[in-house]
Amino acid sequence: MRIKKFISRNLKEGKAKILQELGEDAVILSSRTIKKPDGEGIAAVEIVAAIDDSPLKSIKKPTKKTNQKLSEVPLVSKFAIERGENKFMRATTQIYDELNSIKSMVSEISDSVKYIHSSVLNDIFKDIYLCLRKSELSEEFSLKIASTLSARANINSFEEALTESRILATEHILIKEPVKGKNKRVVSAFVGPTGSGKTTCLIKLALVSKLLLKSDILIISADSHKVGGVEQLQSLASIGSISYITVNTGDELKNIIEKEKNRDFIFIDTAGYSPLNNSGLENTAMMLRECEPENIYLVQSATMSGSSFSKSISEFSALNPDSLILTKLDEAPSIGEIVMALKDNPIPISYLTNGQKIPEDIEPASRKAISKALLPDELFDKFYK
Ligand SMILES: Nc1nc2c(ncn2[C@@H]2O[C@H](COP(=O)(O)OP(=O)(O)OP(=O)(O)O)[C@@H](O)[C@H]2O)c(=O)[nH]1
Ligand SMILES: [Mg+2]
Repeated sequence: MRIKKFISRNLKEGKAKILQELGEDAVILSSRTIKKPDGEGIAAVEIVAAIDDSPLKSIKKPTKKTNQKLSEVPLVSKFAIERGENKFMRATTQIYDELNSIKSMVSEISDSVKYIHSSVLNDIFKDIYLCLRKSELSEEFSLKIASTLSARANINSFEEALTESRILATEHILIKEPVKGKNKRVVSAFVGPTGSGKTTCLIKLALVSKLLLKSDILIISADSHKVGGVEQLQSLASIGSISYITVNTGDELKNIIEKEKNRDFIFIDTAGYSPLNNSGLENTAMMLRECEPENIYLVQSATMSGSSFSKSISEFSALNPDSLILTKLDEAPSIGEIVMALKDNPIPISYLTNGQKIPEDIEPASRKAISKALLPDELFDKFYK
């Protein structure tokens, strides 16, 4: 067997040299990068390769009986087993395997860093801290809550600590009471990113107002933008025997609102836009300026990432929303990032929706409901069975 070291500019060039000098039966034994003298960047790649000059007939393939994995087979036997196969493929796979194990090591380290502060807490407060982190609340906020609770003398069980942490984690959330109506006409518009649940919320609220308050309602669709958007709302309105009309311009919207003075509620559905679509937002802003609704609901889904949620609140703030409707709680695996986003971008929440059923799956917002979605009861079972 011949073993030889190759220095080349990169792995590809190195492999070409090995192929040229040792032939395609060569195997790569090791490879490493050599840094430039100033430590910045890679100067060369060193590859050690071997070729079997004399056939090793005595070495056999491991049998199933020994149950030896290929990676555990001594190098020389491995070499023999691999004869006739593409050695470069094998070497590349080995490099990928090593990269994967480095990746999982890094992820383990980052996990231990994520929960590093749990070591300063004890017993139930450590568990509470872990629950808060698993709910995707930030490190700093989770630690603050857990340490505040551990400093209290009256908390003796995980259950008590969980109840208190629900309160502390959501005390910054602002709540807006639902609009009661009846004394004067209320015009409400629903705005928000594409697919957030605007039309569904609107029809849920319209039906609830009709059924519970016996209100006289008009639904206006200003969403000619979406294919099928008008038909979707029109058919839902007709099922609920609610008056419905479509408008295409701000002037049309203004005229209808001026004309329909005797309604209890007017609900306006708008087209969904990406918060990055400035011209779309400007269109909606122009329409809303014409009719000056009493209520502008910003509808956003709890399934968004914290950063998209924050960005959307800040972009839609150009429309001056009065409150937020948080939708799709049933689809969000955890809402810690949303709770954190609401800390940095405070806006009162008026309703929560947690399903597609019309009109059942909507409720007035409350800190209690949000905190249960953030830290569900199942946490108790998980930690203390
Ligand atoms: N699981 C779940 N689905 C919901 C909820 N609210 C709305 N949806 C669904 O989300 C989808 C989009 O809802 P829409 O009401 O059409 O959303 P939109 O914001 O009007 O969409 P655009 O007008 O296209 O911007 C529909 O399939 C709804 O049934 C909710 O609370 N939970
Ligand atoms: Mg819609």
